[in-house]
Amino acid sequence: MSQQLIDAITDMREEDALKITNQMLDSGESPLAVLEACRQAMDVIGKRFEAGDCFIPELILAGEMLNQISTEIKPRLQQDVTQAKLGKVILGTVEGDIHDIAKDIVGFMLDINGFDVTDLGVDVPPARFVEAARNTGAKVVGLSGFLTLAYDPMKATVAALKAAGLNDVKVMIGGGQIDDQIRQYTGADAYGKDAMAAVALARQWTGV
Ligand code: B12
Repeated sequence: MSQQLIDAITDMREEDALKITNQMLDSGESPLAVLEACRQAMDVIGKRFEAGDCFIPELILAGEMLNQISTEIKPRLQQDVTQAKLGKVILGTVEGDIHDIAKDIVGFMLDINGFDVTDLGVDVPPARFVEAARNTGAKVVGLSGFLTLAYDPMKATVAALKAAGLNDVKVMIGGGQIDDQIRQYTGADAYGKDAMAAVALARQWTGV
């Protein structure tokens, strides 16, 4: 059924996409499998956009579909998770970038896995990450970014945290095109490929 969901999203059949999502969830399919199908569909749409075969309205519609699907998935993910707060995490999409669907999924997964998440939103300048880390005492900062243009703000944020003396704060980065090479460029401590990786890193760094 995953392929049907991918096809519905990439064909921009909004209602079908939601219907198939619900069918998948009702038949016991893992919410994470639904998310993986969404990721694959977004890859297809992203490539079409790059090739000039689709345009901003399609990106917006795809974003809306993904938001709706996330809304369906969230309550199902909530079922088997802990409620106790394990540690604080600051999260945001870096300056110049407004992609927030993935960040929201990361924040949600951290939250339901027991972390106290401060979500700073999108287009967040380095100084706000510093301020939030200082004010909350969080030892983990998560930077999300989907644009090539996000690499430099990520690097600037890592540098700003260091310049502020917050050397014990660990920084993880993630987003569509981020990989370990970008991590090295930015000076971040780790790169996470998905929301579960974000949870694993936060756990590792907070010792829980
Ligand atoms: C939907 C979308 C949009 C929507 C965003 C809606 C929203 N509210 O987020 C809208 C229409 C607004 C949009 C706008 C633009 N977009 Co856009 N967009 C996309 C698209 C199709 C999907 C992104 C997405 O949400 N994926 C779904 C998520 C769930 O997928 P995921 O990556 O698997 O998510 C996981 C990981 O990323 C990871 N993760 C994410 N963050 C973090 C953080 C941490 C700490 C960790 C550990 C992990 C982690 O965990 C997530 C959950 O498991 C991508 C194509 C693509 N394939 O990425 C283009 C894409 C990112 N966009 C692109 C572009 C160019 C733009 C625009 C500049 C277009 C324009 N000319 O205006 C603007 C940018 C405006 C700005 N200043 O930011 C390009 C970027 C190219 C580049 N090299 O920079 C892409 C790659 C499309 C393409 N192939 O050309 N976009």
